[in-house]
Amino acid sequence: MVKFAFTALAFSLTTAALAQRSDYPIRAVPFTQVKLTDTFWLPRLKTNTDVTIPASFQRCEATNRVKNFEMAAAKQGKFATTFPFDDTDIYKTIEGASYSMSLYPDEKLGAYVDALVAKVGAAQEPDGYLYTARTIDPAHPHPWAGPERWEKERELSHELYNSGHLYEAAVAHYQATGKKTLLNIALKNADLVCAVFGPGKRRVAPGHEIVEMGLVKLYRVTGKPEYLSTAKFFLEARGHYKGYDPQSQDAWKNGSYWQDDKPVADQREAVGHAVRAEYLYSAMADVAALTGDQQLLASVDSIWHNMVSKKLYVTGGTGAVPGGERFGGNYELPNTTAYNETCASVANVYWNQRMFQLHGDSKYVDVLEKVLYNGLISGVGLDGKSFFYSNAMQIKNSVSFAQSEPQRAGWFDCSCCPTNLARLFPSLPGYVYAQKGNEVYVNLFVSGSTDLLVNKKKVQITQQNNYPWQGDLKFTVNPAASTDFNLLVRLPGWARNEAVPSDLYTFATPSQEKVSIKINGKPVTYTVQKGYAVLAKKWRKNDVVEVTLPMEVRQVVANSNVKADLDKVALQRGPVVYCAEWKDNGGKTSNLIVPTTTTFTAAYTPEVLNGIMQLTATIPAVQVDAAKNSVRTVQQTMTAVPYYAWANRGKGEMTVWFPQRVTDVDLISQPIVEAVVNK
Ligand code: FUB
Ligand code: ZN
Repeated sequence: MVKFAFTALAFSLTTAALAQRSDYPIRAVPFTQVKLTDTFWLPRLKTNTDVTIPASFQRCEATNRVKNFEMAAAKQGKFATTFPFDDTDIYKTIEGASYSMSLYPDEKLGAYVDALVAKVGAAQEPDGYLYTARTIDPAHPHPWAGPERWEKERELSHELYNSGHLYEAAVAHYQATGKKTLLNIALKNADLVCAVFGPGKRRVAPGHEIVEMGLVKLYRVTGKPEYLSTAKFFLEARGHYKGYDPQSQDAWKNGSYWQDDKPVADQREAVGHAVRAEYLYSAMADVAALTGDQQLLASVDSIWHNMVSKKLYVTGGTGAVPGGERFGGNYELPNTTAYNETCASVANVYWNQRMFQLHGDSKYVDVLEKVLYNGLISGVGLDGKSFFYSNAMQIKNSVSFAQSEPQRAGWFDCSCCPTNLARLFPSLPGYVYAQKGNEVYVNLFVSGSTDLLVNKKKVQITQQNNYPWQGDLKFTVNPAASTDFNLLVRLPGWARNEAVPSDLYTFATPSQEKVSIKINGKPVTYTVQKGYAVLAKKWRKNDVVEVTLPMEVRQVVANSNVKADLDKVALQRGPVVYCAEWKDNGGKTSNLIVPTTTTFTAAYTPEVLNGIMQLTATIPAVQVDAAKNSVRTVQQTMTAVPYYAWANRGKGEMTVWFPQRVTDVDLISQPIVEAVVNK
C-alpha cells in the first residue's frame, strides 16, 4: 500500500533549506492537507484517477512511449514515436499518479509506477543524461536533436524540457510516496545540467521552458544552491540570441517564439508560444520570490498585466493564434480560429498561483478560477478520456469545422495536453487555501476541510457549499482552543461587478446585489484587503461564517478594441462562462441574437451533462426559409450550457459570443468538413 507521505525526511530537508532564504511571502496549503468532499471537483478528480491516468499510461504503452525507454536502456532499436519530447508524457502521468495516490492509495498503481520508474532509470546514461531520442541510437538521433547533445536545445531538441518535466514528476513522486527512486534519477540529471550550463560554461535560453520551474522544485526539496542559480542563469540567458533578426516579423527568426528576443528583465508583454511563455513567467515569479530580484518582479508584473488586459479570452484561454501556438497581438482574440491550447491553461494556473503567492491579491485567483472552471476543464470530456488540444471559441458549420477542433480525441500524436491535465487535476486541493502567519486565505470555494496550524494552534476549516452553482457558502472554523487570526475570504471579482481584473471585459450592466457576510448568524462589517474580506476575531470552536455571493446571470462585453467581439455579449453566472450548443438550439447557434434586455432563467438540470445549471431565455433567432429565398427573425427559446461541458454530445455549432443585433449571423450551414487540428 502506498502511504501518503510528506515524510519526516522530506520535511526536515525542506525546512532546513527554507530556513535561511527569502521566499514567497504566502505559502499555499499543500494539496495533501486539504480533503475535498464537494460534488463538482471531487468526481472530476476521481475520474482523473480512475480513467484519465490509467488511459494515459495505457496510451503511453500503446504508442511506444514506454518502448522508447526500454530501447534506450538496451541501446538498440529505433526511436518509435514522433516527437523528442514524448518522454514527458510518461513523466507527467507519473506526476499525476503520484499526486493521485496520496489522495487515493492504490497498491497496483504504485507497483506499476515503481516498474516504470525503474525503466526510466535504466534509460539514463551513466553521467545522468536522459533523452531517449538520442540514447537509443546516438549515431542517428532524432532530427530535431542534432548530432551532439544540447546543440539544438534553443531550436527544438527539448532536452531541457524533458528534464524539467522529469524534475516536476520526481518531486511529486517523492512528496507523495516518500520514495527517492525517481528523485535520484532527477538529481543525477540536474547535476549534469548544472555542470554543463552556467557562467563560463554553455549558455542557452532553453527552447521550451519548464526546466527552470523544475530546478526550483529540486532546490526546494534539497536546498542545493546550484539548482536555483542554474534556474536563474537560464532566465538570464534570454535575449542573447545570436541569430536575432530584429527586422523580422517571423517569431522563429526574432526569437520571440521562445521568448528569446529580449532579456527577461526587459520583457513587458506576453509573447510567443503560450505554453513556453507561461512556464517562463511562472519561473520568473519563482526566482523573484527566492532571490528578491526586483527587476524580474517588475517584468513579470508587467507581462501579467499585458496578458490580463489584452490577451485573455473570456473563458480564461490564452494563446490565440494557431500558427506557432502563440499569443497574438494586443486584443487579437478571434473566435472562429481561437487556439487556446489546453496546456496553456495549465500553465496559466501555475503562473497565477505564483503571482498570488507573491502579492496576496485576489485578482490573480480571479484569473486562476476563471481558467479552472472554463478554459481548462473544457480540455477534457466528461468521460475523462477524450481531450481538446485547442479550445475553440466558436464552431460555425460553414466556417470553422476546418479550422478548429469540433470534437475531442482520445490522444494526439503530440499528446502534451491530456497528460498535463492528468497531473494538474489531483493537485487542485493545493489551490484552495493559503497562509501567511496568522492570515489564512480562502481562495477557492470547494467543499471539504483542511487542518492548519495558526498561532501554533490547530485549526480546522470546513467548507460546505454547492459552488459554482449556488452562491451560499458556509465555513466552519474550529480551533482546538480559542485563537486570534484573520480569515481572508476572497470576494470574487465577478461578485464585485468586475468581469476581469482589467478593462478587457466588463459586465454590460452593473449589479446592485452585494456580497453579504454573517458570523454565527449575525451580519458583520469587514474591511477589504486586496480583494479579500478580512474577518479578524478570536475564533472559537464551531464558529460559522456564511457568505452569500450574488449569482445573477451577467452579460459580458469586451473592450471595443477586441474586434471579434464587437456588439456581442458573452454569458456568465458565478465563475462559469456559458455557450450555446447546436444540440439544445435546433441544430444551430450562429443565428442566435441576445439583445441587452434579455432575461435569463437558471435551472439546475441533474440529468444534463452530469448536472449543470442551465440557462434559458426567449430570444430572436434568424431563420432562412426552406427555399433559401428569404430570412426572418423568430422568437425562440435559447438554452446555454457551461462552456466547459460543450462537445460531449456530438459535434455541431457552438457559440460563446452572441451578437446583440442582427450582425454576424451565419445564415446557411454548409455540410460539415472534417476538422484539421492546427499544430
Ligand atoms: O513542445 C512541447 C509541447 O508540444 C508544447 O508545450 C505544446 O504546445 C506542443 O507544441
Ligand atoms: Zn498541450
